[in-house]
Amino acid sequence: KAGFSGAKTERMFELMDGFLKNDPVSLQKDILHHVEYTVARSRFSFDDFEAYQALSHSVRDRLIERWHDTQQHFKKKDPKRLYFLSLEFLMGRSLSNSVINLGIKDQCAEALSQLGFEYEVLAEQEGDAALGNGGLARLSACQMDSLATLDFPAWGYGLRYQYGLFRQIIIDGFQHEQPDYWLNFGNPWEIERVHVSYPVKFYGSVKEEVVNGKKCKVWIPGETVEAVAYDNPIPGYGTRNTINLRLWAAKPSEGLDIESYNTGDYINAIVNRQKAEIISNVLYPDDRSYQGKELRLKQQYFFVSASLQDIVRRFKDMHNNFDEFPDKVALQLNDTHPSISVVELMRMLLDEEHLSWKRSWNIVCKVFTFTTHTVLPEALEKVPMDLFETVLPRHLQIIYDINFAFMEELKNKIGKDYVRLSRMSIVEEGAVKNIRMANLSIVCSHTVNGVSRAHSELLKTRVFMDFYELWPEKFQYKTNGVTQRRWIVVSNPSLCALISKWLRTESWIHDVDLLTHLKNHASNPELQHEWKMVKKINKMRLAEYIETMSGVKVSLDAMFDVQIKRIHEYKRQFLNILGVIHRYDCIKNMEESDRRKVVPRVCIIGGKAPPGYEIAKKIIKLCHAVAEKINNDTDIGDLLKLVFIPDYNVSVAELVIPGSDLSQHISTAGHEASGTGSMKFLMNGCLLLATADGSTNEIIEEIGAENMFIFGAKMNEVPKLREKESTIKAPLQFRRVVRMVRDGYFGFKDYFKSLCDTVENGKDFYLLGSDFTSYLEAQAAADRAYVDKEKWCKMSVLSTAGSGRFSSDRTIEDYAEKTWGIKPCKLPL
Ligand code: 4GP
Repeated sequence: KAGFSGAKTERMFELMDGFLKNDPVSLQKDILHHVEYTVARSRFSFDDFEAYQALSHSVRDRLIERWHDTQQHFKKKDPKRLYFLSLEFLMGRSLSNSVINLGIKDQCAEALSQLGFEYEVLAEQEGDAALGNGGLARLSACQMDSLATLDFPAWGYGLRYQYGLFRQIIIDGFQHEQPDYWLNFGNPWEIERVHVSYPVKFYGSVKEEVVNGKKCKVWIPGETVEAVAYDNPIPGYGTRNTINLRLWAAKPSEGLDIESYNTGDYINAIVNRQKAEIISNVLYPDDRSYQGKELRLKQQYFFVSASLQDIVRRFKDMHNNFDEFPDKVALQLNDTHPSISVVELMRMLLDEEHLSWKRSWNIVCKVFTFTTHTVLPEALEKVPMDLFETVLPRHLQIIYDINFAFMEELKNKIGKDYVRLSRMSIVEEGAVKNIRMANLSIVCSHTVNGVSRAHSELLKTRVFMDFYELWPEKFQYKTNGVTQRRWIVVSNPSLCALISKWLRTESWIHDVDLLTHLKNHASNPELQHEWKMVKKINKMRLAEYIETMSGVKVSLDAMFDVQIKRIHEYKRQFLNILGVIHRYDCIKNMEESDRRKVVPRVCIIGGKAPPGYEIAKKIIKLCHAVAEKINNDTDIGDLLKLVFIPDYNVSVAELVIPGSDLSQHISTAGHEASGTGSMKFLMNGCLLLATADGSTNEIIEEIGAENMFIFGAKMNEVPKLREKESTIKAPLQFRRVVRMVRDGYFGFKDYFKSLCDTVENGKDFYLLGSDFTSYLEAQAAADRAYVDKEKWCKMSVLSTAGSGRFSSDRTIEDYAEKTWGIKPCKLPL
């Protein structure tokens, strides 16, 4: 491998004939080559999907070139690298993003059109890579894009699930889940690395042995599974740097297992081995009920163990002193899911590298950083101890040792406050003993990050208060951001062109703060005219999609009011639907003269409910039941429509967001850690109707409350309101709409009873009732603003102009400097 030199190297360069070229003719040749030799179709006859495959392979070749060069460059420079460990990545489609970042979209379109194909049609052929549930997973994808674009020496590590997030099918208004076998037709964006594989061990027992005169723990595993690498190149924008997302797939281990074969049951022995593949089979949907799931723990350990073996191997290629490890390696824990890696690294250093406890601990404490993405206590993962003991016996011992040392240190600091000690302990005592993965992550990381300023306050004052008091210096926050490449350039090409025209530069695509100059043109009639045209084109696209998906015809004159995100009580889609019912009720009872003043609305809701979350599923059904009634009411006509967009995913978001006028982010204050959907809408000039939750307060600072519709209880008011909940009556309007649902106005009376129970009789935990009046006021303010087209357009321009702070580029620069301590390592041209 390393042996090429002199004449051989020269011959290689001669044969290589430079880099692949990006002019349309070269692209055409490559596409046809792949039609014939990769897809194995005749170049004289191939369809759209085959053309998509061939195009993707041609693009992939270009990615691989850059990817190779980037890895070589990193190897030569040996900078400190970031390893981003995440169990979930919601990448969406790759083709559209890759051609933008490589700067070859126009050339591809031209090449294809001469061959009789349309680029846009081919891009639609690609299915989504949906290896994640929601915000956390899409954030990882945005952050990978920024890491590459900003030339940081970074790698992502995760799991290559065969089944991504379930597909949502709606039958009679009910959600059904279908498996998402996304690899069915192959995946041109990944590269299987059969030679990069590691054994991952499970179960078994721990023995004590003497090695080189020292007592050592030796783990005798009961099962070994092979982790095979699949690499996914991630190109940066405006740079040749292309980083790697390495996903692990489980394969049966090839090691000899004489015992099971000797029993004579050859077939069963093989079948049992094949079961190993189950580990990477399926992504857990976000049910918040992982507790006690053996497969979940195995998935976490599997990907972490393989990643750390890979990382340590890479480190050892260049270094032989582990004390240098923290100078070369930063390990980011994306939530608690990969937190077992702190224990695994300890184990590797102690048991395999034979370092002392003190030295190993010193290294571990310097490399890990942890970001939490939630405030929901039920989302803080715990693993039952007996499960841990069975699956990872040696790790449990190490956790005990870490916890013992931590408890001793804590006692020295706070004395014998046993209540607090037990709150902070990594081991939760009780009828069922648990390992608290969040506590483990905090104890072993040098930095703990929240995802917005408000979230960070909650972490410090509530969720992790004890830890904050102990180690205030560990706590930071980095407000989330999203990538403008995907969320403007890819998904809204017309807006992208408009912005570049008015700013007279495309530089905003990597220097997003430049968007602020749009403010100077916000009232310019010419810009406003173009801006409205762009919105109209996008609304037309969305209207067509709605008609295809739900059969409902919507008017382009109506305000498109959108709420798309996972369905959860705290996100309050129920509040939205009750608001729609109220609107319907009002229109029905209006005089004709008043009806003429009503601003027509198309209310759009989309999102998946976790399969085991009954109330969330009822919200989906309610949306359909209400839609059925309203959309078929000819008396109402275009004044109001309600549509549910099925199977919400990244690609659907790319279509819906640019076509929206208003978007709703209406969680009960104190529940949304940050929210990133709002940022995507903002970038696309869509106005926000929102509570002061998550990152919204920071958005207000940039856009100005006068350009948004803010409502509802503030974070500090929520606890008091909850106390009063049982004694205070909800407003009449609220009781009326809930009653309509209860009484069966939309049918399914019995089915919706438990849903109505969640907001009545003093049990309205998410405070829909107490926020209802101010929600309606905010909606009314949106109506009034929409009537004044110039004003609305100005607000829209100002939203885009103020969105620069919410780019993931800013988030990543912040992380790089304050948390990871990494610097750019740019590939020379
Ligand atoms: C989400 C949070 O709910 C959301 O507020 C945040 O913007 C996003 O992470 C990214 O930080 N959490 C999850 C999760 O997706 O699975 O906990």
